[in-house]
This record gives sequence, structure tokens and C-alpha cells, in this order.
Amino acid sequence: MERTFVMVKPDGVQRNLVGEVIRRFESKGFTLVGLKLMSVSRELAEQHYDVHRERPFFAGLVEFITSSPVVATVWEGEGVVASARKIIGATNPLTAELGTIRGDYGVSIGRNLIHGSDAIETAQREISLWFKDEELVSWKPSLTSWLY
Ligand code: FUP
Repeated sequence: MERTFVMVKPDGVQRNLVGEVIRRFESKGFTLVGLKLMSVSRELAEQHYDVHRERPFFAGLVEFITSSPVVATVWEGEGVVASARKIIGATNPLTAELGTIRGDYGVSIGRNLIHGSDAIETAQREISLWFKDEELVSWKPSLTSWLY
């Protein structure tokens, strides 16, 4: 079954939106298989945002992600990678549709509350970067037969 990596960034944690984020993914019908509150090391932040290393906002982004705790999660379900991106909304919260997490709660691209993997291969890379195998739990919620 497909999995994706979703992180509530420092601003989302500080603004008490952890519950709201988890609620939206649970309500949609996805299964939580990994969850932890953590401080992010500079090394992990730089690896996570490696594709942006040459961009002008890279240093600020690493500074931001390491500034305060994040909540790292892994979600499972059919089509979860693309669906999570829809639930999260466009990168810039000002142009993100209302009804998405960024569209409903954010006003600034540098404080866009949440990260979600952008493709299946990225999700695999990010899940193994952020979680050890033994931190992920495979389980079947009893609701499954009503979802699929
Ligand atoms: P997304 O996949 O929507 O998280 O967006 P990107 O991978 O394009 O960008 C990663 C993060 O870099 C964004 F969440 C916010 C930050 N960013 C900026 O701060 N300024 C920019 O111009 C673009 C991205």
C-alpha cells in the first residue's frame, strides 16, 4: 500500500495545528503508520531539502525547520501521495485554495505550516530519511472494508 511523508513544520506546531492536520488525514480515510514530535538537526534539514540547496531561500529554510520542534508523520492509503498534496494545498498559502490546510491557515510561503512528499519516489526517500523501519507500524484499521 502507498505511503507518504507529512511533516507539521515549526509554525504549525507553534500554532497548535497538529491535531487539525492529523484530523484531516484521518477523516479522509488514510491510516497513520508513523508519528513523532522531534527537534530537527541541521544535517537532517539539509538532507531533506537537498534539492533546494542552491536556491536563495535554502539557508532560511534550514534555519526555520531547525528552530522549533516538528511533528513527522507517515500516512498510508491508496493514492495517498497525490491526495496529501491536495489536502495540503499549493506551496504559497496566499494562492492555495480555501479548504486546503495552507489555504485555510497560512499567509506566507516561508511559513506554510506543513510539508508533504511530492511523488512516490520522493515519499520513499523522505520516509527512510525521517523514520527507522521499527518506528513504522503496519496495521489494518477495522474500517478498511468500508473505505475500499
Ligand atoms: P512544497 O513541495 O509545496 O513544500 O514546495 P517546494 O518543495 O517548492 O518548497 C519547499 C519549501 O521551501 C516550501 F515549503 C517553502 C520554501 N520556499 C520558500 O521559502 N520560498 C520559495 O520561493 C519557495 C519555497
